[in-house]
Amino acid sequence: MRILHTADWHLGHRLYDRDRTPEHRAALAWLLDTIEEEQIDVLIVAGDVFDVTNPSNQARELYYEFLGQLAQTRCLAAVIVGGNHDSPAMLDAPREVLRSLNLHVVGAARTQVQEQVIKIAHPGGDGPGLIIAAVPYLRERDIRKAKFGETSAERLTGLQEGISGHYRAVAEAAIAQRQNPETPIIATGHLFAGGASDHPEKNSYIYQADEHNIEGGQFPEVFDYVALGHIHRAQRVGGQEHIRYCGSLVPLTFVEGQQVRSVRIVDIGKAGEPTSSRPLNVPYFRTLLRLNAELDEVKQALRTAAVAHQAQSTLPPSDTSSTVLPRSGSPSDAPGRSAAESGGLPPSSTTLPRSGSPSDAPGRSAAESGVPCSTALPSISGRSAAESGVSPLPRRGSGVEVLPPWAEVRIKTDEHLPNLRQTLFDVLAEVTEASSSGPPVELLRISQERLTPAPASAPENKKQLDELDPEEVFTGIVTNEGYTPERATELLADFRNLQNWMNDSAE
Ligand SMILES: [Mn+2]
Repeated sequence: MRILHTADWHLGHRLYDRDRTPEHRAALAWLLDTIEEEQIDVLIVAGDVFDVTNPSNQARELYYEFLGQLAQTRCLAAVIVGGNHDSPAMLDAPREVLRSLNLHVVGAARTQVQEQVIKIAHPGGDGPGLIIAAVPYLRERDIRKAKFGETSAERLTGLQEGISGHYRAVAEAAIAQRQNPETPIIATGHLFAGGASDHPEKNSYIYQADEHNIEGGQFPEVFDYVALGHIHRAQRVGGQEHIRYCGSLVPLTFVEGQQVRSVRIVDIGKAGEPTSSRPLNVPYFRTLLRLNAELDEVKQALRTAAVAHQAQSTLPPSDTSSTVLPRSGSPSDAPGRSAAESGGLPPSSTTLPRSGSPSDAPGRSAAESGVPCSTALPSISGRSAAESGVSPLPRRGSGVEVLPPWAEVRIKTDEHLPNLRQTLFDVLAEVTEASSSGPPVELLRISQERLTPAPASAPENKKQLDELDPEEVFTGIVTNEGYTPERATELLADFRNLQNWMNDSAE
């Protein structure tokens, strides 16, 4: 059977308070096309369907529209589990209705762990089928009782034991319900597995509890594949091929925007046989430009991106079918890449983060090695909606326009640059075609930083308010108070607990 593993959609997400719905809409339409084209039997969404516990109506509509259309595809079933950003109550509310469509939702751990075991019959009934041990994000209240007066280290150990205990229990329940010993078992999870890593510049709001929840080796051996969410960079865990994060569906920060996003396609046969899986890159419907360089370089990068975007978006609609481009980008796909994608990215002299983490082992896919999107960007195919048969989520080629790039600009300079915003707008105005309806690149934020280290007498480079997250503010306060490192670590752990508690009780 063939499974598509995706996670971390974050529907309703905003970037510098800009709505991401158009990108999500395009990505979900692509996902439906992919399910048909790749002949997917089962879809797994490993948590963080929504970005916030009380998402906008637009985000909810998008979700239900997707599920409605999914039910009309060849896909036999879907398993959707809650993440730390999701409201379990909200996800679970329609679960009985969705179950009648073979869409299985587990928003939070159930009191009866057997209810997290989902059996999926083989297509045509002639095979072992599949069992999914659906484990959502586990909240403390789901797995243990807090004890009065325990230290944060004791609490963490208790949490880790609770999590691995839950996996053991759900594995036993799956085995107990398995009638055919050849039926493979897949587990899901939304947690931080030891050995996993993300880009060091990650925006830590994504991870409300950053402690290592479980080690790769602690997952019961009976699982033939473990489909994880929570970490947004695709990777395997602890060197084990069958324990994987598939990565987020769209980039959630400008840093994530420099790396290819992917879903994972998993082919599974009989229990105990090795599974084979491969990443499939998600096309970018909007380029996120992260320009951290001196003014002239930034101006040039903006000009290039603007020209490229206009060249792409002014193609007459009838031309789109002649520009069918490869859907899963790899450097070898270069001939099919569009102008905006090959030319619309900053020159390599601007800061394009490359992942230099120890997990950068050879043989890993482009998505996992963090290749900047300028060399591995997938493209938007021009297939017509008629071919896919399903509508009305706008399918590629049926009116999904390429969205104007968004830029996050940080100018390196030692001078004071007056009217910086206007200077950059003027650069864009120079190259904006009269026919275009809006700016060819949208500047979401503009800031400056020192080119050379500041002299001791100079005021330090201060971050602006919208660059900070609550944890950074708290860490700053703790540092200023001059606590010992041990005390500071404890305070930070307590702060995270408090944040989790607030998020949990906000439902
Ligand atoms: Mn997430």
